[in-house]
Amino acid sequence: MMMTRVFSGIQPSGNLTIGNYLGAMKNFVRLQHEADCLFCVVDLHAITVPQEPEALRENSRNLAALYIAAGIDPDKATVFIQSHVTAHAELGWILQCIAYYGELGRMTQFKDKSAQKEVVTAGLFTYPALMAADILLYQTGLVPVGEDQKQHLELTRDIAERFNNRFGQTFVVPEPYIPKFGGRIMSLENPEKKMSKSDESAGAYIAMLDEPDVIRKKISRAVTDSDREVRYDPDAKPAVSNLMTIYGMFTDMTMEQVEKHFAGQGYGPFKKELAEVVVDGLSPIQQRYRELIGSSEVDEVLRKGAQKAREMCAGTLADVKSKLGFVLA
Ligand code: AQP
Repeated sequence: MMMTRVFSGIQPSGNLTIGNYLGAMKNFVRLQHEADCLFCVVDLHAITVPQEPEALRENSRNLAALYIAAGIDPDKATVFIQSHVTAHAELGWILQCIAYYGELGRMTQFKDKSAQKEVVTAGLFTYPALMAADILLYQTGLVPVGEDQKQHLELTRDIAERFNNRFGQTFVVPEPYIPKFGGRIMSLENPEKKMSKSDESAGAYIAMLDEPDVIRKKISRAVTDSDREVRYDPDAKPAVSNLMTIYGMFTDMTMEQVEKHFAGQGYGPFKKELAEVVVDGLSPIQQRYRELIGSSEVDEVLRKGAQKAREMCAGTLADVKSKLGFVLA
């Protein structure tokens, strides 16, 4: 039987947060053992909002190093940069012509990201069509993402079905793979808001590469709820429940176990221990990252990854072009 194909990407749009790690990357590492995985640095997506060129270049390479440092084995999974495989932009354009203006306008991420912005690029609006291309190019069966990407994935499925209905079977219709727990880590400053790497306030997130003392400070300043009970109740106690989720995910403990562990102790000791758990959880990743970033290993992985990805998607792109009626070159 053929192995399930898995595709996912992360934008090199800032410092990766523990939201990206717990919601997405941690699952990538697990899935590489059971599926044929591609993990992409989606730089074409990052430029939907302004990026400083040198920072984008650095963030892209750093993200590739983080993939590997977090446990992705480049001999098992294909790690590459999106702009190295031009088929993404090509199919992205084609799928913009399959997606409808109305359905793109319903995307909540577009509404959130465009709100209160002076300038909104056309790319930010059509982004989900490019994301559909990323996934459909590889006949992906499963897409591990955080909760916030669910709507984009539903659109990807609609686009695939529409194309298949109109032109004949072309794309596998992918399934989302969203963690039941931890799919939406919230900001440390506002538990109503998702933790985001492009948050203007660095206190809102813990970056995967934050120094131990920075992590300790951010957690000690994290907002909590009224009363002082460490109890899991996302509706009544969203801030503490978010911190407990982070604790549980780093320690593989259930919320019940976390509650028991901190019974009668209040927020102070909980936050102190949480900080140490996060510091200890990130420390081996940070160490491996520091070794990698100065070596040429990352560049070699990316070169090989792009080559492999190009080979994997060439057939699908040619099929699409032929079905659309393009004169084949
Ligand atoms: N807070 C989160 N909790 C759980 N999962 C999350 N993801 C992002 N934030 C959280 C998941 O991480 C993957 C990569 O996300 P992305 O870089 O493609 O963009 P994003 O979803 O827009 O993430 P950010 O951190 O909020 O980036 P910016 O600030 O640049 O927009 C996805 O699988 C996402 O679900």
